[in-house]
Amino acid sequence: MMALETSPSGAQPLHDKGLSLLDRSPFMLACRRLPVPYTPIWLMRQAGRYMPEYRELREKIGFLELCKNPELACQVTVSAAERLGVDAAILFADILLVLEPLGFELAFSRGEGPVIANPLRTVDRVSTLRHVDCGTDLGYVLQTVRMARMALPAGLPLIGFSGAPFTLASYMIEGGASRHFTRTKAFMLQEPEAWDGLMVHLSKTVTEYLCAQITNGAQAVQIFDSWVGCLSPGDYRTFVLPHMTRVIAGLPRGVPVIHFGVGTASLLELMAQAGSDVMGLDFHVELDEGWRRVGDVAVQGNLDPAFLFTDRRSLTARIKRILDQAEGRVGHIFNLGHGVLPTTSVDSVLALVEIVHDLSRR
Ligand code: 1CP
Repeated sequence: MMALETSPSGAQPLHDKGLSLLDRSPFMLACRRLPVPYTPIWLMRQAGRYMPEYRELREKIGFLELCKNPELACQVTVSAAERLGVDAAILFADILLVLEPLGFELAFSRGEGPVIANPLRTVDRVSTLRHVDCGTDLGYVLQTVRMARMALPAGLPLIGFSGAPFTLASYMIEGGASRHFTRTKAFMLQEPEAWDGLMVHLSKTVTEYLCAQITNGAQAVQIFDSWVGCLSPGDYRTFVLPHMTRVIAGLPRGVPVIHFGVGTASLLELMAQAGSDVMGLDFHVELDEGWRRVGDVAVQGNLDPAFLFTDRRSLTARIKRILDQAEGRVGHIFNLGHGVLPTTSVDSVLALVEIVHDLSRR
């Protein structure tokens, strides 16, 4: 087992005594590129609108309220993982929660997604961003982590997560979802010093937030740089890579870090340079080619979530193709190439998990 060290920011993993049940779990073994009895699988957005239980809960409570209720958020985390029989649970929260303590007014309106009432539109605003004290400002997330760790089966890893600095900055600047990221790119290009200040502030915040999740019971963390695929390689290298490198270097060694973005086919080599243990591959790249390009790390992915709408035969063929591309090498975690779509049937997700486990059994 790899040594679990204390990070520069002082985070101390909870489960650091010998080869625990968690360390022996297929998910943790695959993150560390050790042999597994079968390919582990979990799914981005495994808890969410496609599940009737989740929709029922959401009729009674708003999304932000749900995230801020550790008992319910814990219940959603644990029940989704158990119902699906996946090999890891992911904390139920959202990448945008951190925007509130930074000084942004966040709302999720029905059908419209996230809306930020006071987006960042001036250079001066960067210096007024608040320092986030994770223990108090995001104490409810950490409480969910602790409760979920206690409620989950002893050998089932819990994945914590955060948005990456670029993707968080894009929401702060655009004020919500975006197609072309024009304001974000204009800010980056016209105000490189302010951009740097913003990314430094966000990098510190993200590092502390992930360390806090690890200290409170997460076995691995995923950094979602969901929208960074909108950048060219040159701009990624200049405006994003130094910050991602700093975030990952600030996390405790031995706790696997998964680095994921969408539409990143032209950025994979550069993203891998940031130093994560696992690279998330989206479905715009073939798994074998993506793996070659990211080099000596584990990979996660990469079934197109739309294929969950096909019949069992087609789904099986597509799963088999991905497993064939992985060739049984150590270090493959099966996942979708992006999150489960809201109209997906739970039965086809259950079929996916079963088929991956069956076809990959060594
Ligand atoms: O009930 C609802 O309507 C809320 C839907 C929902 C859910 C279930 C949102 C709003 N967020 C979440 C949970 C969530 N979000 C999780 C935990 C659950 C799980 O994975 O099982 C995670 C890891 C996220 C991460 C997240 N939030 C990302 C990165 C992943 C990705 O999709 O690339 C992003 C971009 C967000 C922002 C966000 N939150 C919610 C929506 C609809 C969006 C996307 C908006 C947009 O298109 O820009």
